[in-house]
Amino acid sequence: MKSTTLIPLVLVAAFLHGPAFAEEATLEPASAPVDPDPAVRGALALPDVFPINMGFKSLTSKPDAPNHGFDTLANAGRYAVHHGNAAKMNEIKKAFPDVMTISMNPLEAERSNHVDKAATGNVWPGFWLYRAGSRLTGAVDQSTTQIPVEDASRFTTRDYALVCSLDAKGRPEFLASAANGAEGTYEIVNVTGVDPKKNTLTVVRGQTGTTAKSFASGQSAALPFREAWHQDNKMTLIRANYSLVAPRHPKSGDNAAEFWARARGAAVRDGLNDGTEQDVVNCLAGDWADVDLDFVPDGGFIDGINTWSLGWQEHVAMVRGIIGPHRILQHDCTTATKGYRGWKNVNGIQMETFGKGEDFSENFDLLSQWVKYTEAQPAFSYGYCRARTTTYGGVQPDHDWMFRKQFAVGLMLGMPHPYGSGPNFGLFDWDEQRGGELDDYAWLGRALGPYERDFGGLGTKDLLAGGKWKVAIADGFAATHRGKPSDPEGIEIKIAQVAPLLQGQDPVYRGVMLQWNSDALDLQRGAEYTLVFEARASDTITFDGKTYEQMPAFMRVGDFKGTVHRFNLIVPGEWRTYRMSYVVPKDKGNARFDASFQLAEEAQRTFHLRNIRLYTGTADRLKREFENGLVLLNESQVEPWTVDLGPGEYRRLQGTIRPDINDGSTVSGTVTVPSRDAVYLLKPRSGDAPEEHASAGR
Ligand SMILES: [Ca+2]
Ligand SMILES: [Ca+2]
Repeated sequence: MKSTTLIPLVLVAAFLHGPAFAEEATLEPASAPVDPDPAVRGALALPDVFPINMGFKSLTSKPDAPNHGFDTLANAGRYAVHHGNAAKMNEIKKAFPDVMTISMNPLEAERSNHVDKAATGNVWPGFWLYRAGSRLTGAVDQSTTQIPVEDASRFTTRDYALVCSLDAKGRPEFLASAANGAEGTYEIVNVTGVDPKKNTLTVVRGQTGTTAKSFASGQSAALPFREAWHQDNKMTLIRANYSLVAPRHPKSGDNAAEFWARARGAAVRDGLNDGTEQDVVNCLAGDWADVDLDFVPDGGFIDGINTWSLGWQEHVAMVRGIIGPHRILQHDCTTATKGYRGWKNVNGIQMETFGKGEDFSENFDLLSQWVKYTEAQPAFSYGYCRARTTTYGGVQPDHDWMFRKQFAVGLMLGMPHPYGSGPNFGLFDWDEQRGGELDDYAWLGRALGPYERDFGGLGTKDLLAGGKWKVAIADGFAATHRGKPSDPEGIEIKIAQVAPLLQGQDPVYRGVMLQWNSDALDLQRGAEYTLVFEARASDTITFDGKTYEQMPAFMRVGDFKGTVHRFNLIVPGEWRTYRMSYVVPKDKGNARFDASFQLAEEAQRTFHLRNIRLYTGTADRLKREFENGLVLLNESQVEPWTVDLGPGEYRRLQGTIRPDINDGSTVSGTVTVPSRDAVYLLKPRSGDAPEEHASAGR
């Protein structure tokens, strides 16, 4: 899975530096939420001068990394924001109290080895259960190493699994009977072999401090833990069940979302740092999830509602209650349909591997929505450039455009944009961060307005004009619709029922969709197009009598026959214009426009869509003017962008990292921004204006 490949570096740090959280994760209720006294901790704010320089995993680069000499505490003081290992963040915070520090918390990774009983401490195993298990089909005594189950394909070698008796309702008996610290009637085994034909598991008995027990056929089951991480082919980190219907501890009454909220909230509240980033968050429970433990995989969906996503809403509300309003609570959200969503308590998202390919329009829209809609202030979202470049990573030919482009994204939205080169995290020196020879980390000064989008790259003819769309509803789904996309209020599609999620099925790409239903429209291979449309969707969900607000809907847009890239989007409650630019592949699909809007993730959602258009060219040409400079970002994958600068003379930075680009030359009349690149220009400075910014920024 894509996300798995992104996890390692984050977790490796947890292993290297030990648990970020020490003793907070107890089963006792945390003390009452503190009243955040503004005199003690005032409201946080991002600098209002740019750029907002940020370090990612600061102070961690290795001695042989090209940035090691730069990745020092002294240089950390020149950055406005840092993210990383809690111990390193503490170091920075102590030295530079005004610098914003955000500690990383990779889910349950603060306990570096959950399958080691000594490390799990008193974490109740009921919190971990959510992967579909299987009932035993034969009796097991204390020495059996071949456990017969109904469906061995639900297990993988290296799983740790919990074997337990079932109660009269067919639920794991220990869930109701275990007391804090008591082992209950379960045993943890290590699965070393899976035979899906004979439906047997080869196991090592009595693991993680449990002892081998006897289990009756049919009235017992084996439930695998869900791996969050493994090392040396051994499961080392387990994911917890974040669903609203997850097991509750018989003594404390907490479910996993609440248990971890207390632990994390207390750690942030009692820590030095300005906030925390929750790593590896996923609003979908994923394959083989069985959140209600009825042995039927459900993907986290109960009665058509994503109870996993709602569990996260409860979690963040509780964390916010504990940490108060003046801390940053940020969540991982690399892609819209998998990452965290909900705008009530989270300041923003961290998008790892932001916009490396055709995801730019999608990613930029998600980032923009978070900056705009989050209710927790300050908004704090950024795309994170984790890519080897030419300067840091030795990639040839020139790949430094990745940094320039991504850094410009942060500038467009008034957010930071950190950089890390592959495994070499830490601080990196770039001309664009400090204005080259100006050595001013706030060299651009204040923004003179929001970013502007240049539509000059778009064709003027709507290639979909007069076309028709149809609503398609698959078996097991129910939906009603009225109106047409060409109506002023668009088409309304109301989802009434969604089919149970089948194993291996994509929860978004199924069920109800709005499909192109007109004559063939042949596109040009290798050419760039932009799909433009407006959408809104109901953003409240009710489950078990409780209403959850500000929960944008999922939507997937694209041509599912391979011509058009698929865009994973979230849809707010108000009309929003989406502009998705993409290149028709040169050698796959049929180059025929055949787009659809996939809508049926959850019951209770009502979508509205209108004004669906298609133009040639890109809409991703962005510019923003600052007091001291101009930043131009061209995300077109095929066309350079020539920009009329008007009267006046600009100058390129005079840099040392890329002196070939930042050559100090004068620019006037027009400037050309190469495709997928950004240009940073300095306005002529006069008088003493720069001094003011040098003191205001970092
Ligand atoms: Ca992360
Ligand atoms: Ca189930």
